[in-house]
Amino acid sequence: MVNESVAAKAHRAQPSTPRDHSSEGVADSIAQAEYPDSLFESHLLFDHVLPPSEVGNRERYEAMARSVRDLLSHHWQRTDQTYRRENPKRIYYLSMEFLIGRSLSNNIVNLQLDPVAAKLFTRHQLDKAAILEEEPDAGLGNGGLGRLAACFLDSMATMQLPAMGYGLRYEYGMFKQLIVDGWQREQPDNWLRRPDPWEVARPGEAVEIRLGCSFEIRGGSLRAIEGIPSSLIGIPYDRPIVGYGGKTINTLRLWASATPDNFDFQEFSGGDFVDALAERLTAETVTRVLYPDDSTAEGRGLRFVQEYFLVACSLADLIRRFRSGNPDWHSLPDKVAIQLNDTHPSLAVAELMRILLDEAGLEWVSAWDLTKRTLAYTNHTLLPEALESWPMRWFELLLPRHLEIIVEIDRHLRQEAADRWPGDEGRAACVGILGGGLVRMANLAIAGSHSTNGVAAIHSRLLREATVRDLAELFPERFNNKTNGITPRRWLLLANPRLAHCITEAIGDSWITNASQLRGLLPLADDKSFVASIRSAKREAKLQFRDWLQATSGIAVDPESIFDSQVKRIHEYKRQLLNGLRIVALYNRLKANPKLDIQPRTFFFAGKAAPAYHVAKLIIKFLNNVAATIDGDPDVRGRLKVVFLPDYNVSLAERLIPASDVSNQISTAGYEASGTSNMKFMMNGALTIGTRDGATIEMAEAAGEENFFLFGLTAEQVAGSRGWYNPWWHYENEAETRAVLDLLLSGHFCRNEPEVVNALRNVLLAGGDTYRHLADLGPYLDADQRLQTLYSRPDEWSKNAILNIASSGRFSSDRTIAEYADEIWNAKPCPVT
Ligand code: 26W
Repeated sequence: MVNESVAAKAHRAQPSTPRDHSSEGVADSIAQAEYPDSLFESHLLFDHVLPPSEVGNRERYEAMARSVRDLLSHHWQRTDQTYRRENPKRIYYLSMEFLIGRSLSNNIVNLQLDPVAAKLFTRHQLDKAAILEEEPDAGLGNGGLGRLAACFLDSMATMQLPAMGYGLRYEYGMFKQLIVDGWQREQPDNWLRRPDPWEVARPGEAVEIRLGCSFEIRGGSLRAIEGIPSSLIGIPYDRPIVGYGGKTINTLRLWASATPDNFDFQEFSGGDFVDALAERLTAETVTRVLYPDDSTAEGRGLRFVQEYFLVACSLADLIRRFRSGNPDWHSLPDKVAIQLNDTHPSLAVAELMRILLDEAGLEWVSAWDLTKRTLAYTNHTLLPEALESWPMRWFELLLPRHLEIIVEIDRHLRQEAADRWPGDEGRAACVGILGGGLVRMANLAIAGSHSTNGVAAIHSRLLREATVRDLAELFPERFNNKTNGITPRRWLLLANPRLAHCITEAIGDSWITNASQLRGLLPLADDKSFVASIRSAKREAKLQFRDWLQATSGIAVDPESIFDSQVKRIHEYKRQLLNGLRIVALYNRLKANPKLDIQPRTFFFAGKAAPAYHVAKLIIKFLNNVAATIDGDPDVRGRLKVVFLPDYNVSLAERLIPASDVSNQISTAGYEASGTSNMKFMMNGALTIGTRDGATIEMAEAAGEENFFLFGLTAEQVAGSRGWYNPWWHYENEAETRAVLDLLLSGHFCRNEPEVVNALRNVLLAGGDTYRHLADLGPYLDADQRLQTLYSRPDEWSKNAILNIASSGRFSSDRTIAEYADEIWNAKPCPVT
């Protein structure tokens, strides 16, 4: 089994004699007690220089984090030394996003320092929860793609793979979401306002990036100043990535932009020193802010420069490292694997070609061969509006040499297509990289790499059969699937300590690094005492969430009610609106029949809308209105409750997911590439109500479809309905659907907001219901009924939850990473010695 091989090798490679110093993790090698204490006290005093009376929790957090960093520094450095000495094939994960969340609690868990930390908290009488709360989330990502990158780093370090992440050090991460009068408001996330104790700046390893012109930012957009080439400096900031057990500590290197000091003031601004100095700060804006749009690739110049900056800094850095141990350029693919997280870093194809042609002096054929064998590309979305393409004009101005190279790649590619399909001009045009004055980045990534993968079986198939069909026919051997996964360390061990404890009590703790062991829970699904322990773990998680919500927002929820959650970016295809329609249907049923015997339910929503995505923002408003209407209606109050939790982020997910009974994964089939929150819920014992889309299909397969609540159109049916689908048919022929729409369109939930009502009418009816809400509403309600029936039989519900947990092992990112390592990277573990 692919899964076992890298993991098993990693395991075997670990020296096993306890006295062998090299086998120790951080927890083994720190002295028993005093040393962490004195570290903490020193940091508290020396880093802040404050009298004890003025030390607050923020200072305590920083001192704690710095102490943990001190404790891991030795192993971190030793990891690097080992890689230098052993010169293994290294993996570089290039991503514009890393949605890391908090690090203190995660590092304590992965270093297995919990007992040491607990002593420290007690001895100094510290409020642990309050101190952990001081750490801002590192929110350097939009959603699934960025969180996947963070889970992958955790898995690679845990599996002792010689890997490194490369990204950007955005000064402002994902915006903070406020809900004001039901509407989303964005606020900047200035997460670096206070010093970040995890990062290590390495100005000594800065790199210089050359651009074909200068530029300035005017009115929010980038304006090129032709004729004056310029350069940017990339300064690396390193963050430790602690593998479970603390043996391997890899690095996430984030680049911050700066202007070179030898900047020519005379030439640039007519010689005025201060003006020129002010303008040079433009360079610093390159990594100022993360773009908060996760599904539209609008052509913005600054984003283009960000992408090139990431690629150029990272390649310069990794090539320098490669060169220091390997004199022969031809060994590049034997020593380096570069994974491109979506097309965002796909300029790497042209940049690596430039380096091999212009710096190494290789011939085209060998440069192209080395480039392809080094690079691999992951696609994360089929949405056409998310496929990136950049104007050729921008290349002309900023990256003229890269454009020359791309033109040449395009010519070769079209020639290959012409040889394969003689006379078929249409095909050549489809596979081409250039077209309509644009550079198509997905085509560039596929042509310039040896592997293209989707992130769930259905997604990989649709990618091959529809999205890039011609390229897949031209290079069939390059296409493969790697179903996503999540790290069980953060998402179970850390987020749900009670459930983790129950599991460990039952089957031991090997599941932490070998999640397939969760299968061992299967025979316990009928075991009375295990069932009881699982049930009480869920109850505890619900109580804890209830208390947290009450304390932070004043909102009261009933832990006896079903916690029914949908948390993810707000997007029409994810269909939060369909969930809203379901709630309105249940509301109607209760109004019509107040005696109706239903389980009380609390519906949780959380998620951000792209600031420019108007419809998504209206959906948030609508859900908040439904929440308010229900709260104000004595007929349903206490039986239904809707809560929109503001500012969804990693930390909120860690609280809500363990407390949830029901996971909603209800995208229009064929649209959600994989989904990863679906896996987090499953591993935490929630049952899934969902469509046959993304990885949910494989999850249901693993747990048995009878243990899932699947409903709705399949991807084939959605695609097949394109010519004739008519939402009015459902309105006219389905009484309950009609009642839901009538109530909604009457303005019942939006008394003074015709704008919201009109938008909903347009999305659901007049505009043709692109995402098939109405087709799936009836089947959703049927599935919901089955779910409620099961919930009324607690033993069966718990049994089902256990079967789900037991079947969730396949969705560990360790399994995913083992497949990448074996099938794409050909990389092996390199244990630290
Ligand atoms: C250019 C702007 C932009 C930024 C991000 C366009 C598209 C994206 C991503 C593709 C959005 C994203 O996060 N996609 C999600 O990736 C997850 C990890 O593979 C999948 O589980 C989700 O299904 C997919 O929507």
